[in-house]
Amino acid sequence: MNLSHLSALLSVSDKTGIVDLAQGLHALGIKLLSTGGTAKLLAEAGLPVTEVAEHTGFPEMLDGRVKTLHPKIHGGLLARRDLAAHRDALSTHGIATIDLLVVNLYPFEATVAKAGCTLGDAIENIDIGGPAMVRSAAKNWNDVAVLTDAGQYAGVLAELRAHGAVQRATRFALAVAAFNRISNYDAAISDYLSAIDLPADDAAVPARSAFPAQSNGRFVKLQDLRYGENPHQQAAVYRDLHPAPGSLVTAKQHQGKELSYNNLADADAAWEAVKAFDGASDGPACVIVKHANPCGVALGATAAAAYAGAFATDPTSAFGGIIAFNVPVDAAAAEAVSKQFMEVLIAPGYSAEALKILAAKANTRVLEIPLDAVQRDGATPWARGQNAQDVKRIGSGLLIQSADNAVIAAADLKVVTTRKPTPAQITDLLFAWKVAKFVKSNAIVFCGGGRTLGVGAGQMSRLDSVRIASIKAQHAGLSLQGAVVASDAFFPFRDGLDVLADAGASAVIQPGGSMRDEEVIAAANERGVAMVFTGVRHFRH
Ligand code: 93A
Repeated sequence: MNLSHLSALLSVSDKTGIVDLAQGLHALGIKLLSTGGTAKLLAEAGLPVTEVAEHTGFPEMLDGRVKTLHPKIHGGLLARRDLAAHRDALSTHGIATIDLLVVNLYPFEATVAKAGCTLGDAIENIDIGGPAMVRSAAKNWNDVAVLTDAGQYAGVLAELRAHGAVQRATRFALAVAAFNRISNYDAAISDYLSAIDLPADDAAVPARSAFPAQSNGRFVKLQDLRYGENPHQQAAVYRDLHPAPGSLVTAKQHQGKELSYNNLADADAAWEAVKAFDGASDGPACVIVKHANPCGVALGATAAAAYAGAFATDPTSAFGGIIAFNVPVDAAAAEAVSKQFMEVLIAPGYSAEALKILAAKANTRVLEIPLDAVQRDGATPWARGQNAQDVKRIGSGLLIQSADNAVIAAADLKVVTTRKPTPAQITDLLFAWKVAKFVKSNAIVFCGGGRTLGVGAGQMSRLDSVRIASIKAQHAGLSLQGAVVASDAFFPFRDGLDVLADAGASAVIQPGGSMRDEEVIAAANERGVAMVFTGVRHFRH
């Protein structure tokens, strides 16, 4: 095949695969045009290549800031081959058409992700000429094929070899990919610049992970879903442009049916809750979620033991639930969870044996979300794998808030009763508090021995949540005698405290801050219950 009527412009920062591509194009007779660094590499590989500077008659200037910003380049990319007027203009001005554009941009994202990056480094890595050419070529997709990713090289070469041209559908798909790329590139620049304080000249911009704060509302569509919360609703799932490490949208699915809308919502609830426990310091934790609420949470010496504790809280609700672990699933844990019907299983890893055991439950969606990249002491919530924002849609509007990333330690607790909680109670109170954060308000969580004993969720009255939690514990055959309790918000009256004490509670953790705190504290003292205030509320609606 001789395609000597075609020409290609190659201008890439990441030179991976470019020599192979150029060799393939050259073998088809396609003329090669290229910018300085790329041209040098191709020439070294023995390929005949014309430098853009030679082609335009203008040298690259201003340290390369102006290389390809020239009518001979943009005219060659933008001219419509089907219009006589365009063809005439090209010949009047001596402009040759360019049929293939291969560009990848200055590495802005990688540059600002590096520690010690100065504002100057970031600015120099804002590519101007590259995106301009990509836009020109993508706009003129009917006549020009634009390649912006090395992953596209082989397919385009194969089409040229087979058909002597890049197919129409491929050119369109390449143009869409090109616009996506420059749109994301611009978002990265705007995100970065919006998130920094203007540093002194040449000072490193404070160390930060690539894109922690926000991504300008930019989302990447992962897939359409079969339906929404109900079968008559349409749905799709998107991820942030720069998802936090260890977030649900980064999951790899090992097996099972396609994830549904409700699966994803519940899986996120389970995963966010189990991630609140650090596998290294807290040990294995298991969370079972049903309808967005944890119906059982437990720590254990092993993953299987943690699961046993979580399951025992509410075996009825656990049926068809979502199970999440903060440590890899081994064979014992896989055996244990396989005894129940579960929709989704999530963990940071699986042993080969565990995967084999789970394979027998072909419908169960098994998700793996690595936690290696999550920094425990990261500079930003994003680096710690925490969501920066929490967004809720209201009719024709949005509610946006910073995510509830508040964490309470023993030192933050204020004991308000004459009775002090024992060290063991403090440990359980902090555990209960962590769980309560992930339970829909009004949340009441009875715990003991590192596990939940009764969960009251999503009630309009706190009193009803207390009643429901104790009824559920009763149904599961669990005693609440001596249990600790977390309440996600304060008790407005003493009645809630009385019902807790009636149920057997010995210690309570709650934010405090009610007008009637004194009345509630007096009730606790009267009933011999130890109570601590966190000063922090965990509403979750
Ligand atoms: O500095 S630029 O914004 N000005 C330009 O005119 C220009 N033309 C291409 N950057 C420009 N490029 C970029 O140069 C390309 O997007 C590519 O990333 C890089 C390739 O340069 P070289 O071939 O010299 O390595």
